[in-house]
Amino acid sequence: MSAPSHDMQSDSRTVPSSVDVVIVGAGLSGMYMLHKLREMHLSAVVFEAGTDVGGTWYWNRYPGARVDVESLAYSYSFSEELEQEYEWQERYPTQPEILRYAQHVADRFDLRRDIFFRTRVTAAMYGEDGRTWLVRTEHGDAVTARFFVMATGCLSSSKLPEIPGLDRFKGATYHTAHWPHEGVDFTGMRVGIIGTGSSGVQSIPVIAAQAADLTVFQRTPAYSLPARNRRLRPDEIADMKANYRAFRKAQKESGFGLPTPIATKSALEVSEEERNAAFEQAWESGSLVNLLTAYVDLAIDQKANDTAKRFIHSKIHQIVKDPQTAAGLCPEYPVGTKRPCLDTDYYETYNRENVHLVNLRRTPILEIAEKGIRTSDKEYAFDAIVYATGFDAMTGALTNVDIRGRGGISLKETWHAGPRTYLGISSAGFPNMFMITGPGSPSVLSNMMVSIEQHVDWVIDAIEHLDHHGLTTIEPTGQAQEAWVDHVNLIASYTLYPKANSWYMGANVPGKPRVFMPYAGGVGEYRKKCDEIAAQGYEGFALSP
Ligand code: N01
Repeated sequence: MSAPSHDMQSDSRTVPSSVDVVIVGAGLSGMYMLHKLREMHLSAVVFEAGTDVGGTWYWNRYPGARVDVESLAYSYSFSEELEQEYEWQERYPTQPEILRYAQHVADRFDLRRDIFFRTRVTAAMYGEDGRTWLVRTEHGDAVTARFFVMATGCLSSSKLPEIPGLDRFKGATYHTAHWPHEGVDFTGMRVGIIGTGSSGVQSIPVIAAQAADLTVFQRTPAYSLPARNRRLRPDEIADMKANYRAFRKAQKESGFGLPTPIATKSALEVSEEERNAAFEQAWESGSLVNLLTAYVDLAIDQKANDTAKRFIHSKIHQIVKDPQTAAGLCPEYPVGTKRPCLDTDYYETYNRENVHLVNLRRTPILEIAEKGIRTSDKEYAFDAIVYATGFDAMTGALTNVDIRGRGGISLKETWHAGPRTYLGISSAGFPNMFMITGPGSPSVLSNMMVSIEQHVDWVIDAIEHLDHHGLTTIEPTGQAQEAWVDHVNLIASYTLYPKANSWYMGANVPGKPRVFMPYAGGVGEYRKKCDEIAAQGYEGFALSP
């Protein structure tokens, strides 16, 4: 596998032996956490495996990578100066543009001086006597801290497919989440790509335009909408900047962290004509949320959802000229139950003569061979293979670190039947450890920026509360945690989400328990709940002196 081209020497600065807070990860959540802790005059270090800030946007450099939330909404709200001075270029910014934003924030708030790059955290252990965490890194550093924050992201533990022969292929291989920093030139190459989630859907059109030949190996098709990306107009930037406070408030109170009109009707109570007009409007708008929230029951009623499914199927058949290829691209699971995608010319790409779709449901991959990929039907020869095969989502980055709580209990073992958290922020048995956008919170079902800021602010308030009241530890009670896990499951059971084999359910990782991991009750409701719990003296948490 071609690795990112940064050197892996350790940071030459000395790591402090003791701080108030250790943060793991210098992505958008770790950066904000550090900034807020500094405002409280607490000492903190951040350990980051990469060579720079940016997290997701540092690692995922595949061609065509963009965010599918609009730039003006996918940005920090904590600093009005930052909001006003930053100039976003595109409606849906590219990975380089978002990385530049993260780097700008790091410079502007002088964050890098407390971040140790090229440093992976390997273990963290809670010591009951001293009530501190001992955090260890791959370079042998050992730091004690009162608080331990995993700001490791929901989609950061990448995954190769479980296919025999991965090492056998003699050509170049790439994973979308570990793309070489200098980029890849596929000109003249025969390329195979496995995976048609968001990363595949975004990279396929760009690779197809460059490569001599591209073969897409698809196990499950994605629902994708055209992004209708464009450069931002000065007037819309000015308008947003003039109204940012009201917009941020609306974001916080919304379902997905993005203000949308509240639907009042069922998809089944309107005529087909009216419904298709509404779907058409959403399709034209280039916004996933507009489609998903067009009717009140799309996420909860199969028949209502089928109407959106039929609409998208008809779009695919209109765009893709070969009827068999079009049929192969039409998903059967309910719309929105696997993460839908936003694309630029995705379906159109299948009209190119140099692009071929292989349906793995019909002809599964048997092995990766020396020269390419062998399915049950034939062997395909390639110069390069791209794995767009996703992540051990939501829990992978947390359980990859050997985290030990009270009595040495392991987080990984404690979660063997699925993650157990209170509010997706903390877990019983792991005092003073916080997860930013952990399982059991809206996280991946929301505009991550909104959820990141909410969690960091909540954690900061909790630490302030402890310090103000002379308390040392905060930890959820087992009872509150079980009630929260039940609540998360109950909300999910009202929806169609559990009907798909998605990474939300852990279904993409063999042996991973099938549990719906994010909280589906909406960002606004969730925030209210978190605020109420804090206002009631951190109800459901044990606080000790
Ligand atoms: O990963 P995925 P991703 N044989 O898990 C297939 C966010 N994101 O990196 O569905 C054959 O979605 C797998 O097939 P199946 C976003 O939240 C956002 O694309 O398991 N195929 C699937 O098609 C997104 O959801 C943005 O049957 C195999 C694909 O690989 C999340 O990241 C951009 C296989 C994996 O898709 C993850 O997206 C990019 C096998 N053995 C990512 N194993 C934007 O903001 C896996 N697959 C736009």
